[in-house]
Amino acid sequence: MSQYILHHFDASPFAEKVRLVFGLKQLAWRSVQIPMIMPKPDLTCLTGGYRKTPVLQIGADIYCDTSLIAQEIDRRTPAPPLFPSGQRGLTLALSRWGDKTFFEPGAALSMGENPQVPDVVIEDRKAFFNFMDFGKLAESLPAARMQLQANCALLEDALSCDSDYLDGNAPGYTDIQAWFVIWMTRANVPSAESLLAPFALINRWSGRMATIGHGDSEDIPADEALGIARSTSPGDEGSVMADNPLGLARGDAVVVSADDYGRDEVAGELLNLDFSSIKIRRTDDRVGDLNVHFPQLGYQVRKR
Ligand SMILES: N[C@@H](CCC(=O)N[C@@H](CS)C(=O)NCC(=O)O)C(=O)O
Repeated sequence: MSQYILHHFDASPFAEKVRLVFGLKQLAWRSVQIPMIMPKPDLTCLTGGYRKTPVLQIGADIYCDTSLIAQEIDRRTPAPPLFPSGQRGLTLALSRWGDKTFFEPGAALSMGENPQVPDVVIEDRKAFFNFMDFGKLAESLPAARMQLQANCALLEDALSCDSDYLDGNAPGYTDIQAWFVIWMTRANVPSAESLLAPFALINRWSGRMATIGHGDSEDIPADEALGIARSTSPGDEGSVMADNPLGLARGDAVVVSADDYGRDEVAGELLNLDFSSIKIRRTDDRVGDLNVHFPQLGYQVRKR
């Protein structure tokens, strides 16, 4: 039975990144469908308050944020590599471009141009997407179209070298990181085809990306995933960098939150702090002891 349990919903573009990582590595995984909007009690009892989609569970270890999730899967299942060009640092730096500069106009169009988005989702996202002014959404759509295409032009340029993928001759996380916005646009934005029409290389590359698939998934109910967490004891390995700028030590009571949108705080005891990740221990009434992991980039950790 696969160790990987992904908490996600099918329409989530960030979850699509992780589903593609499973596809690229041809992995088996277990899938728990979570609600698109709050409340999400079967998710937040694992995370301690982090509500974003997706979240990866491995036993009683809970991984938040796609960038950390992708790296953890690559660490546990190295072949085929997620960073085939060897440019791991560049790719992870670039993921900030995909998640923000490229994603935001796509998200605005997905919310503002798509008549199918239920009102409850719009209401939920008003409080969540702090980068969007929902009161002026309709007026902001032409600018969002321009920004989306300006980012597509960068991608088209990047694809103009002599290889099939951004990562070279095999797909990797650089490709996934750029492609998820194209996937989201095609899935949600009625004007997607005309917006993407000028970009022939993107359209050809999208055909290749679409063949990666999602690996082999099995649906399980949330209760089963929570039972797995409850019956697993999380390890307590880890260390906290000496002389870190935050003045933190192992065992400190801390809170962690994202630094962009959806800044819900997660409280716990610090187990590990290094340049790439933060790990805290928390205990939940329903599921017992858990380790919750966040990437260092894009998150803040402070003493409680
Ligand atoms: N930095 C996060 C962003 C994730 C994110 O914003 N996901 C969207 C869904 S695609 C979300 O959480 N929406 C609100 C929700 O699902 O409650 C990551 O890389 O995982």
